[in-house]
Amino acid sequence: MARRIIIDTDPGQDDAIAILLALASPELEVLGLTAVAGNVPLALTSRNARMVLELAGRTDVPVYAGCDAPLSRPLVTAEHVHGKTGLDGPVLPEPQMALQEAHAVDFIIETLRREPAGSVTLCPLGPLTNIATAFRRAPDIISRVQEIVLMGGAYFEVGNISPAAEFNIFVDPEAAAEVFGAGVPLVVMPLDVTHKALVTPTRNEAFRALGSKVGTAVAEMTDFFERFDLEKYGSNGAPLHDPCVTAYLLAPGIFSGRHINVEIETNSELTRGMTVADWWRVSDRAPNATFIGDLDADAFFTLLTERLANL
Ligand SMILES: [Ca+2]
Repeated sequence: MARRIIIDTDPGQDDAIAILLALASPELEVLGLTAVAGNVPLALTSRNARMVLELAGRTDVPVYAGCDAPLSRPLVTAEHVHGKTGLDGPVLPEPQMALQEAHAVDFIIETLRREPAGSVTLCPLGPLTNIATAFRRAPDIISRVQEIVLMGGAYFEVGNISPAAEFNIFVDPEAAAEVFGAGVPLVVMPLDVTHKALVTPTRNEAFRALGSKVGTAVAEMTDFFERFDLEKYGSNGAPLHDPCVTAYLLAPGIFSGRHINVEIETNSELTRGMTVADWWRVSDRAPNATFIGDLDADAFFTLLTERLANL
């Protein structure tokens, strides 16, 4: 039976590719997309989520709009990375499919209450506002979550939005602290691993060579994404952050990490949103997360390209 997941997302070109990989994989059943404010405001992330589904011809997957601002701070966005729409690069049509009327938080709560305990995995690809709000409002669902596999944080790579913090955690550190402290089995894809998932020119050509609408759109998204990363890091290609989450669900063996304690800094202005990861196990704090540090990048891109060919 396919593993059932809810993708909580703020698309974002890399979110789009993570979603496409899930839709292309028979091992996964996407119960819904829940949009959250993050890379761009909620009106755009909930629009972009629908554009990605239409690109894949999967308008049967429902999209719910969620929280439009972090729990207790003003929203910080990242148009400087993702462009003014959040999905700059390919020219995609405005979505025709409707947003669901229900709020994303209610969808998360109702789904976890309805489905058998331990059968639904949450895949957050943006700030953790929707998930934390659902856990606050319905603490009974926490023990029913099978696992949370999320993109966020950094230890060795430290920050991309501030010197100390990765964007998703920085935007809503209070939400992150609640999710990391909830006691749910947690797998974290920090910058430490996503910065090793680099789209080299050869890998991007493989997307384009699929010759499909999806392959072309993915190549154009990474072309756009890459402009920013080349300037900033001088690296050989853009890191595909969020697709690491989907790839982990499909092929956990290509990733490696440590089960350690990870705490979120919420007080300091200097290090707001830092994921204080006890990688060297120097504290006596109990492990609460599998913090991924490495991946087999060639296997990752082979998997991604092969699967995208299904769409
Ligand atoms: Ca994202």
